[in-house]
Amino acid sequence: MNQVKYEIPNISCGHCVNSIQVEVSSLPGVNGVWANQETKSVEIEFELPASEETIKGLLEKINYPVKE
Ligand SMILES: [Cu+2]
Repeated sequence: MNQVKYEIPNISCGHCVNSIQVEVSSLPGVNGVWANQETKSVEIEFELPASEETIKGLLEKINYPVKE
């Protein structure tokens, strides 16, 4: 099991938190998603076939790019 935490500056309200949790949870291999409005960040637990690449790609596609 892998755990990552990303900063996502675009998180601005509860809808953002919900969207991120729903969308990222739908990726095969993702086991947990915790987005936080106050810290503008998301913690994700995942295993194969998910990867940081597929997760970051999805976040970018739904308009919540990860701050590098
Ligand atoms: Cu929002």
